[in-house]
Amino acid sequence: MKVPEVGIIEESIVADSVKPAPIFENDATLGAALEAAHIPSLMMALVHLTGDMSLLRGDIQPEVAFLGDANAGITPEQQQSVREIALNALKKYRDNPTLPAPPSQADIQEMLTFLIGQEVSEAYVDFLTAELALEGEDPYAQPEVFDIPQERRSEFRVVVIGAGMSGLLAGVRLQEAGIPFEIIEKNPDVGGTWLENTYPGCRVDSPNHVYSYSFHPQDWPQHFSQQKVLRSYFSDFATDYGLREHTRFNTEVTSARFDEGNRIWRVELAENDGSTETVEANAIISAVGQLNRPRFPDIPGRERFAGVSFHSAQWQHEQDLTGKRVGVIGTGASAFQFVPIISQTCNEVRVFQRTAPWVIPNPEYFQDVPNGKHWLLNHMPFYAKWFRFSMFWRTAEGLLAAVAADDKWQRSERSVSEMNDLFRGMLTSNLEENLADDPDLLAKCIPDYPPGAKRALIDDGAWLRSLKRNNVHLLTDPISEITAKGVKTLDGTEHEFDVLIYATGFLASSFLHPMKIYGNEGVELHDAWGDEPRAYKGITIPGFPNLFCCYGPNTNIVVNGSIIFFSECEIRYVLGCLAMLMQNDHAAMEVKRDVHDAYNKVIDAGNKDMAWGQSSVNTWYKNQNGRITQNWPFTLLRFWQETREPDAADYMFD
Ligand code: N01
Repeated sequence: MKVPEVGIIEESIVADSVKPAPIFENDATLGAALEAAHIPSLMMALVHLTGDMSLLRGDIQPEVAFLGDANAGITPEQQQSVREIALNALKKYRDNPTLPAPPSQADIQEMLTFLIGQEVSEAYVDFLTAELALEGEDPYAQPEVFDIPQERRSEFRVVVIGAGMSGLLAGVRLQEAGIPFEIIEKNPDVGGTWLENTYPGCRVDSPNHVYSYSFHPQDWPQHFSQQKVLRSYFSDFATDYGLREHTRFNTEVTSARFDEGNRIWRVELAENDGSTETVEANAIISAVGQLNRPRFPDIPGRERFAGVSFHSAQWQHEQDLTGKRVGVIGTGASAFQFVPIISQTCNEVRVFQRTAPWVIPNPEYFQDVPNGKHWLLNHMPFYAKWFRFSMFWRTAEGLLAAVAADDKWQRSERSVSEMNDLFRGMLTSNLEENLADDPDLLAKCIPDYPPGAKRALIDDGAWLRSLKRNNVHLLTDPISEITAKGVKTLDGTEHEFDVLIYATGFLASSFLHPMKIYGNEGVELHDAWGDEPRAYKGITIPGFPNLFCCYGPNTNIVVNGSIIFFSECEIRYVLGCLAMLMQNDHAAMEVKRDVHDAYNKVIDAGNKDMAWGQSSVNTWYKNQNGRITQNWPFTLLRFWQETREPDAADYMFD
């Protein structure tokens, strides 16, 4: 890996990582590896290896399926015949490690259509061609920036707030661009959410081969890795790319004020030791995440509880829960992961559920990546790229239609389209199969809103099995108050606990909270927003020049996908903005109000047409008025297109 110092510009720091390497394994090892292949991805990689498209034009055709069988209905016999072809191709490649000419655009369109089982637009071909990096190019680099004289770049200074997934990415790209930057991090280490959330069972619930930087693939031990593995990934990433030297730890940004006269941001820092400092920056990139500050519920009496209590994102590991009576408030993604673990040793766990989550079954959720698949991902040219894309499709893009509302459908809290209804049927059948022996529990676990209206949770049955344990009780009576002994429900019952765990989520709607950000005329960002946080493409905000957000308003995804994908798009766009500023010798840029407003109208209309915009169910996606402030309503492709490069016409320059 090439890691240039600031000021030494190379075209891209990631191009090397995509070049196929020779292979040396014997036939038996290759044959064993192929046993673990994801057959549709293997067939795609075979086209690259052989240049032969005929394999895709025969009897073996994957079925369209958004869930279920990963091998898309390809029979065991057909799978075996693909493996045999692949073994021969790999042997030939081993003896002569050269690849035929890459597939043409038309070939890629055919491959894509084959893989996902439906016609796709040419736009997907552009997207996928870039992702495949056929010529070793870097799809998220911003080439414009390299044309600017280094002197000019060296004068520019960026403050990045946060050293989590997005902040580290910003650091890499700024470093690559030769733009001086400093990352300010409140914690003593990098990793953000993967540093802070340490509750038992914490793991990623998007497939890891998508939940990773496009240019920094990892040999993930599991399909959905655990928190420690993810923490190491980001920690090693920071070290490998030399980002720690650029990061000021144990330091919080408390406020930032834009000096309109000098067109500079003054950023106030508070260190852990109480000292404060002001630093200046030409631009700020906020990479503070949406799910960062724990949210405690407004339930009366919280301060009265005499036992131990804590939030799931601030787990108190020194508290041994063995043999304890534990109350858990909330049944979101966090509770979903730790209840199955703690219930194995607690005396009793009572889980307070306000809204049942939809559960998406996935048998790979806790599984290790088999050795053979490790080999294929690491060694077979283009296998990892297509595997990543197939995950991207199966868990995000391909699922979107199942959560979109249809005007012609009788929409209700049951479903918003025929496909959504079908989706509901599949998810309900899974619940019924798992809870057939406990009708009372089943009734509590079937959500009364359409799938997609809230974030569905991935499981291989662990959550449902834990709810069936004798020492676990799922309670649906509303909570009326918290008492010294525990939790009182509306029916008058007082549930007594030794430990009370708040799995009640985060202050998601309070973007950039608790920082104070003062833009033009000293207007504070949260005052400007009120209860309606909005941004242009989730990134720029009128009245706040040279302030760029990652994971800002309306950039959250409901069906799985990967938030890293969004960050890569956002940072590419931000680098494009910085390039525009420097190219034209401007000091500041600010999105035009009308452009921002028109964009947000489209976003609002888009969200209204999705399950989460249709349903009245309570979610952290909405503000008090029911406006969806968090979610991106369209395809991931569209976000990729919209953020490919900024349009100067959208901005005012100074
Ligand atoms: O929080 P949540 P989370 N009385 O907001 C309930 C990401 N994440 O930490 O649904 C009673 O989802 C609330 O009830 P309701 C992921 O994006 C990712 O679990 O609002 N209950 C809900 O059940 C996720 O979406 C991963 O009716 C109250 C729960 O508390 C996001 O973080 C892992 C209540 C909060 O659920 C947040 O997940 C974990 C009250 N007053 C999290 N107030 C991975 O990928 C709230 N609740 C690994």
